[in-house]
Amino acid sequence: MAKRYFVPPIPSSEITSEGAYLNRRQFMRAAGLTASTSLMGSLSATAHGAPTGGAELEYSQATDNSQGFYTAEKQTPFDDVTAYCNFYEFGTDKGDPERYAHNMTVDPWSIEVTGAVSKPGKLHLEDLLTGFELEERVYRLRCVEAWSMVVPWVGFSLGDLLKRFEPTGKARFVAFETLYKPSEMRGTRSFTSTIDWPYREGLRMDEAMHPLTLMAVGLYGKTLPNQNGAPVRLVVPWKYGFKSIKSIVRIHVLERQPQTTWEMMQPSEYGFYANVNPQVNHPRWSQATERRLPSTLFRPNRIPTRLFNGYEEQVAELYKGMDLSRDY
Ligand SMILES: Nc1nc2c(c(=O)[nH]1)N[C@H]1C(S)=C(S)[C@@H](COP(=O)(O)O)O[C@H]1N2
Ligand SMILES: [Mo]
Repeated sequence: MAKRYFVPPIPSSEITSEGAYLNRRQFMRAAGLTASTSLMGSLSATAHGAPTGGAELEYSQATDNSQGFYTAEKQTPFDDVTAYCNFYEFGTDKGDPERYAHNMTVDPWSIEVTGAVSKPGKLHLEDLLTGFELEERVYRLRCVEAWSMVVPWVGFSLGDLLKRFEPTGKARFVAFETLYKPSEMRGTRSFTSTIDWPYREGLRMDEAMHPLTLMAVGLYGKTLPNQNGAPVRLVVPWKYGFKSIKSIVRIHVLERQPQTTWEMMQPSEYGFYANVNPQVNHPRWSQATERRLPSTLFRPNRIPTRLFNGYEEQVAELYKGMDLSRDY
């Protein structure tokens, strides 16, 4: 049976007796999962092929809108967020990730943190789900292809993670890598793929430490569907979507700017910064407007694109003195 979602790793010895039931509740609370999530529930949802989401997460609600953590804009429905995806490891069609990402093993999982840090090490799936205060953040996501969504993510600030590994004085950039596992990722086996796998992304240290920069472990209150980057992905809401790298297995802190996937493919079209900017057009199309999903041929729902995707107040400071049309 294909495992689509993270199922809490509970020893079967704990699932039988009354005492074990309490243990399981305690485990789930510790794991940031609510007791209403039954292991059986997760399994049967998978067995019936109904992608209704993963395990319930326990989180608080971000309310501090001055930080940009919450937009009251209409949220893009779960079905659109999970069916219209970019995850080239599974194919380049918008529907490919939903069709094929269930083949990806997301449990067990670990992220290795290396480079310019005093305490290099690993984070395991349990650490990601239990070791941080989870918060719901409702962000806009703007793809470079000129469509956008509003997504209620659940996660924690990347800065909280990085601090634990104690970046050194040489830490100026952070590089990220996605899982590369050809046996489970049909898109990476494609002869037409021009991507040099694994998918790579990067941020400047101050961007990485900005409170808006999120490590998401869920959406719509539940663990991430595989097609959206389970079990953990980056979300950088003021940058084009390709910066928001999915299914991260490695974080490398370094002194020099790392190479990134889209930049390597087509440097004239995709830059390292990739800040959303309606005035800097893509060489092949305008970035002045976007289609807000759900969007149809008859109701395209086209809206103006905003500088830094509407997070100017929070992030403009990071780019003071930079020429945004040169450092795109
Ligand atoms: N590993 C990986 N991460 C990725 C991508 C990808 O192809 N592979 N696509 C990116 C692009 S272009 C976008 S717009 C967002 C889309 O996220 P979503 O499918 O969850 O909406 O993921 C980004 N992260
Ligand atoms: Mo994108």
